[in-house]
Amino acid sequence: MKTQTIIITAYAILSTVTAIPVLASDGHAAVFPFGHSGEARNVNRVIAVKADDIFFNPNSITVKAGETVKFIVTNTGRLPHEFVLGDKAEQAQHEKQMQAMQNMPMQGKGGISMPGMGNDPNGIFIAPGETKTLVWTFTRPGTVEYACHEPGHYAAGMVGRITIQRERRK
Ligand SMILES: [Cu+2]
Repeated sequence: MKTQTIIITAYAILSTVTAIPVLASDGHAAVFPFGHSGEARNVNRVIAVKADDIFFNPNSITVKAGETVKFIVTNTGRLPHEFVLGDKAEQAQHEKQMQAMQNMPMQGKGGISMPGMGNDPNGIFIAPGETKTLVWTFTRPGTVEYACHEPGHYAAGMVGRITIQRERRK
């Protein structure tokens, strides 16, 4: 069957480009330079973010190192969006993958939903009208971005900045 051949080819291409983000699908908490996926029982802050066409609101957030934040992301737009946490390197990597996927024949009209994306610890895909949550523990001071890599969105400025301040002394 023709469709099957296309899908197999697509997966073959994918497996060569998705070397890094798949690492957490075994259930282990993935640790990134900018923190790690958090657990619900440790949440000490809740931040609501709207993903719209084509921007985030708010587009800047300040947290403290050591905080576990529950992001509640609602897609209030008409286009599919993503909320991917990462430093510049991580964002560049994700952007590259999404561009590679864009050139594949299996891309649907509903946006690109990466196979295994649901297991991707630092990102969520949000369909229009949908609300999803992401719990993240920020481990050290610095700057992290949250970005959308649906085709053209990152380039259009669909990115926000998280400033992680030094942990307050007790
Ligand atoms: Cu977007």
